[in-house]
Amino acid sequence: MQQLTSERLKEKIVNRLIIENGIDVNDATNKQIFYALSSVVNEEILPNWFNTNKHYEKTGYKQVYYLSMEFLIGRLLESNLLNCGMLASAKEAINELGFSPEEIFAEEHDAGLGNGGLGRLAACFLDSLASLRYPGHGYGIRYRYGLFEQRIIHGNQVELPDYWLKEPYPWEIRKEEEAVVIQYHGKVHMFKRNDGTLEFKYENTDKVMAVPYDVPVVGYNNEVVNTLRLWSAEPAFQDDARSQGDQSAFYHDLDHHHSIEQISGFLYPDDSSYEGKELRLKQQYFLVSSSIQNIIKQFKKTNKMPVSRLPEKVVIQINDTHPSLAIPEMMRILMDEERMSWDSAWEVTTRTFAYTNHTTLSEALETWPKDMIQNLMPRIYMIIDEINERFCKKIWFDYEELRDKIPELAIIAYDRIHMARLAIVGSFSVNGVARIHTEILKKKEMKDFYTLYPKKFNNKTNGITHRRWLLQANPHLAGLITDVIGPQWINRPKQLIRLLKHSNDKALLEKFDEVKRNNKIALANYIHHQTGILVDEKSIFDVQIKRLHEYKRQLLNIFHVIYLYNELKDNPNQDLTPRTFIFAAKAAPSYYLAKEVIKLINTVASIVNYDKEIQGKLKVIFLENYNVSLAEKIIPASDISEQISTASKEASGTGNMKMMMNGALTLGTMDGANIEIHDLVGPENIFIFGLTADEVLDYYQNGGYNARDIYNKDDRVKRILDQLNQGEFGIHDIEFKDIYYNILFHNDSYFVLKDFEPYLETHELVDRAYRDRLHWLNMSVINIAHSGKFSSDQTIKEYATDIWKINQV
Ligand code: 26Y
Repeated sequence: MQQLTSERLKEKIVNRLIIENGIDVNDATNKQIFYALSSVVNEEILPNWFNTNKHYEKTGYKQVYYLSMEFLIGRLLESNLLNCGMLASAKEAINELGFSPEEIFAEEHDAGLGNGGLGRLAACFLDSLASLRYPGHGYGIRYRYGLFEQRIIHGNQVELPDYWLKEPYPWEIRKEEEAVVIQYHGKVHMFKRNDGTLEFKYENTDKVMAVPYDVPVVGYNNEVVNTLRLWSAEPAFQDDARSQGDQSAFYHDLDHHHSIEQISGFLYPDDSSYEGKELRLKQQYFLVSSSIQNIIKQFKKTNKMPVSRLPEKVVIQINDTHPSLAIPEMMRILMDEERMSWDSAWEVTTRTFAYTNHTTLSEALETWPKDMIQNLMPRIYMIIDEINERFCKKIWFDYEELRDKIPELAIIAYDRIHMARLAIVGSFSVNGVARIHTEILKKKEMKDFYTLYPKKFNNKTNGITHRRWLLQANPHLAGLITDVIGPQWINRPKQLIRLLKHSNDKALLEKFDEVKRNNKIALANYIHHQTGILVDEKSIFDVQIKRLHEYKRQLLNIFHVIYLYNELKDNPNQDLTPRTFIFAAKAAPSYYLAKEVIKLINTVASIVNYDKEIQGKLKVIFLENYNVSLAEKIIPASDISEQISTASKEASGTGNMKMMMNGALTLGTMDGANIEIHDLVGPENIFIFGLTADEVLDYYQNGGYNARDIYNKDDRVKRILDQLNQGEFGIHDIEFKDIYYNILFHNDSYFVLKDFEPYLETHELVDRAYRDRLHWLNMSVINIAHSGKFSSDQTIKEYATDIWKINQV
């Protein structure tokens, strides 16, 4: 890519402002600069995009399609500049024009089309696919409202709609000519053709138009631009009603249109708990039907082969079970439209799909009432029913030892459709997202499926794009690393390991220290601006940022804070390394206990932060509206990365990887990818505590844990719980009885009390360790050095070679 100088960029921006806004650059607003610069960047991207598409069509490379209900891509201007090799000159140009790059980038509304980990993973994967020159694309939904905007009012979470499309989105192109029709409801008629095969016709269906909006996915300095295709639901006018001037049919249509537009109306703000809404099911079918139709059409256009050869040229990864209706949809198209037999269609389908599981939490395993699917998509139901029949017969005849298990294996059981079972049976690959997670799937959660299909199961530990999470979010650290080991790590992140050689170099460690300090000052300024609270950049920045969920145990964290506060009140002169506890988290709007925890954190903050007696040794900050952009501010400033889920519950985690890459030390349980971090950096460079997954699973299975015993025996625990129960926090007499009851009367399902003591002890180790500045920095650099292993480039290479069998272009 020909690199633009800052001079040239300035000219282009100035010109763009004249042509499009008719204004002088000195009179331009930040927003106008944002649009002008975006349009200059698009000028770079669009020819490459066009050429990439042409190249794929001409060469017929095998393509991978990543189907996901969520893509949490955040802002794109800065990352597009970075990947186009224009970031440095653009920042210079903006500065020279008298504007602030940070303010210009902040004009872009985050594209928050996802809830959390799963959606952000999809976004990191797209970045790695393009940057590694793999032909890989995303398919998702263009929700008009992204994940809700969170405000904290009197300590409580309040949700506001996120109308992110209020202003034009500069990165999308509407492709009306590629719209497809989706059909719901109606009747299915079966006919016998002359050759004896069956034909299915649909009648009286409700039709919806799916219109694609394409977003370019720019590879890092390589001229590759892949596509994220987001579908938008629009009315498909029933011609007959209109042409015949049938008024009532016309108004029926209009009525119907309201519900049509709802299909791509908003993202369900639920992560990990089952939301059984029919509209969500409609959304899922909307995504898969439009995408599969599009994929098959594209395949035919490019390859001029019979569809029976689809698996040679196409592989489809389904991101959790949410898009698993793609499997029967593929069967439907192959049989009903392409006239293939069941057996050949099944062969093609099961060689095309691969499924990633992201959770073992039972409440997150999707099932749908059979009637709902039968009513909404009768033909799809018939196909699922047939898949199920054949699958159950196979078990009955070929696996006698599993006969008793049929109710737990069947895709349709007790009038519900089990999506994970459908996804496993219909895919050639099933993967978990971290080593321990895949082991739990194989040994426990999906044990019998593993017996049936041992070869399908494999692990692909998650990763994060080091371009956004290090190069872009922490440019000074990236620069320092390049000064030390040269720039090769940027294209080969595993080379970060070369930092190890320097991890004892005192002069160098001082430089790492300075970078971290400056990042902490920047965050402290942001915190002050947002909350009015002053935090000490010399204190330990102890960070827990992620969705709020009981299993993630933000409660354990705030219990520790309350404990420290109690200690300080008893003895204000205690020798404590000053701490700033930073939280950010959204709770699902209907998740009562999660919202209580948010309120508790804010209540504790409002007491601790203003209590002069504790001499500023503790600060508690809750930053509202956690999203990708806020993460980019917090992560570079983190010292401690809290990853304290109940062992066995966090499939992988990816925030743990982001903070490690930015030099934070992990304080965590042996869960998810923490285990792999631990194994890489060694026990001396991480703070591990608490029950192991085996111990937790053993308690769940065999009992033996009694939370009340701990409450009775441990005064520190009793004091905290009683404070919650009696509402005796300083001047606030707010009660948190429900948290109290939940722990004591539901026997502390997430082992907060059980892990409390080891957690305190480990925090004491952190407190001591931080005092030895050089040793701390040494550990920090060792963590950065090993973090290349968690670049999503590594993960994507593994998917590409083991599962997708695709080549770099
Ligand atoms: C069924 C529906 C309500 C639902 C919607 C979203 C269920 C689950 C989800 C989202 C799950 C999710 O984000 N899982 C996370 O995926 C990350 C990427 O693999 C993991 O790192 C993380 O441990 C896991 O909780």
